[in-house]
Amino acid sequence: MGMTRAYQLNDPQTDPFEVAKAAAAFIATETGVPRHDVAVTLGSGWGGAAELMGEVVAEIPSADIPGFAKPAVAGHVATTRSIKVTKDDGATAHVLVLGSRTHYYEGHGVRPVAHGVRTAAACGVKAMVLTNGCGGLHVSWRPGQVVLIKDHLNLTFETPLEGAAFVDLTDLYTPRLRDLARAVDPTLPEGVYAQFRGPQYETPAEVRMAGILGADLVGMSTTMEAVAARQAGLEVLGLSLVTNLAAGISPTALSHEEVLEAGAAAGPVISELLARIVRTV
Ligand code: 8IG
Repeated sequence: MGMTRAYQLNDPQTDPFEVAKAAAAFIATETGVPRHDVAVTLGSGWGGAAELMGEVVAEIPSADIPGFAKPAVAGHVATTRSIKVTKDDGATAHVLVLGSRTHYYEGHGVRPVAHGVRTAAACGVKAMVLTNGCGGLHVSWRPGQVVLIKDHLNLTFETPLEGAAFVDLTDLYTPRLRDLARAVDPTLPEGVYAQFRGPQYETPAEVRMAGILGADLVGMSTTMEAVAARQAGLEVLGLSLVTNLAAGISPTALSHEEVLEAGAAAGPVISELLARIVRTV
């Protein structure tokens, strides 16, 4: 079923924004929440954050939502949740938590990659929080370190934009949201996130290249979602969990199990951090 919908989303006759509208209508009906304020995409290691933010109002299998494919990666949560959050200023916010994402490396093209963000925008969201697990280029960033994304290198050279959509990406990762995150945790470092296509991890030479180009982090997601979010007029906050030192930075080889372990170990701390940040957004 997920494949069928990914295919429909990819049909040249299909307008991806219409599918996003249909997805938003489905979410509004299923959750009973007509509009959401903030959306969060949970990447590797970030899975435990939703419950800490507030009351889970509704939980939907993501594959039931129009245009959403089944998650392909172990360690990702396959549900979409509506969370009622009492913010630090006492206001109530409805947070849409996307428990998984479609990665470009899954081979379904760019539309499924952007669909979560576009659905969030169609749900009324004004701020998009994109989290991920990634490799770090600095030995001082141990596994478990959270880094605020300040800019990115899209080394896939793909785009979620179609046609002559000349979207400005200056301050793509909204300074206002980065300031809010640093107010919650002043020790959060900032870095440039480089997206490789994957699914293989980088070679040490590719990691050195990324470093020369200005990258601090390497991963396989986030950049195209951020671009789609900007096109939709959303503020973007990018939070990376360094789950491993990038290839060649660490003397040992990378394993997906290690990545999951680092995520699990850091989980409670970063979940609390994410919940605190969302209460300020
Ligand atoms: I978690 O070292 C995780 N995701 N490209 N490189 C890339 N993606 C990643 C890495 C990494 N770790």
